[in-house]
Amino acid sequence: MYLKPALFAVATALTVAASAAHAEKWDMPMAYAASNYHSEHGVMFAEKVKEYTNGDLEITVHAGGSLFGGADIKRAIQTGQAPIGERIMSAHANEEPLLNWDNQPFLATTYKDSARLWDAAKDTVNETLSDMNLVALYTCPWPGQGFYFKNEVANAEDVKGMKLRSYNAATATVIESLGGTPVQIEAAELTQALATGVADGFISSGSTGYDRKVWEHLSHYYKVNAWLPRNYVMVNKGIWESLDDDTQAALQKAADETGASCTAKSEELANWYFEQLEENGMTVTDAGPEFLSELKGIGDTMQASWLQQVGDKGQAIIDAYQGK
Ligand code: PCA
Repeated sequence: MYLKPALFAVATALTVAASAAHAEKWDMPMAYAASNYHSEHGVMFAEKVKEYTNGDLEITVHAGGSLFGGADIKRAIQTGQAPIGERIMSAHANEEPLLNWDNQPFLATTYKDSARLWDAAKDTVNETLSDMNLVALYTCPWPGQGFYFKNEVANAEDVKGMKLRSYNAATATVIESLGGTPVQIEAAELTQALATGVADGFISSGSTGYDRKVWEHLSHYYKVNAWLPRNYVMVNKGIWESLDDDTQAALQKAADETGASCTAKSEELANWYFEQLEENGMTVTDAGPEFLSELKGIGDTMQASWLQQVGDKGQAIIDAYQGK
């Protein structure tokens, strides 16, 4: 059909308006603080998706567990209540023990090793997620995990009897092994738990202590870098499979770029978080040798019991990671 230039411009404008009006809209629940780099990268991902799909898919991020609490995000996506969302992967290990791959104490304690471990685990993890009706688009590590307390701690004896906040099965096991009592609490509820005495301390990175301003209640951070757990952005598998090839490719491109940027940001911020804790009056030091060697013993036991639970699949991840 021939259109005069003026009419052609109108027709084009109408097409664009029509496609924007029919843009698919997805809500994306995320579990952690809006100002945290994980959540900021969720927003970056949404912007990239909009760009790469030419506006056909618009994702709205809901950070801080505001749309679904952290503990409910996976189920919401599995059931399609939300098409996409983000959560710490190892929180699902009570359902699928394989997902504890990145919470083995002292297995991978640097960003470089964390990346190698993810490379070794990726295919098996993706198969496991697929069985759970989920597709992972990108992952992003937290900085190394250490301990927050109200006082000096030199060994497990000092931890005995403390109520410590856990965020998954692995942290609960570490706390129990140290003679403490684990209390499972979302990061979003952490400040309140510390203020009301529900928890006396917790295991986490400098990042979450900074987000939650825990210097108001706690005084000591012990660096351990015991592991670097990953958050991941997941899509409902049925919804993913219903997307055409171009849209899938656009989402994956956005995801690959966002995952790389988020990982770099995590590494860049790791020490900055410690500096912020110190500036706000906390004592930030390496864990002492006695505590460290007790933690290593706990880590060995945890890894042996994980391998017993997950069998060959777990051993294959560790062998590939160790270059065997
Ligand atoms: N922060 C999250 C998980 C790991 C981390 O560093 C939290 O404490 O909930």
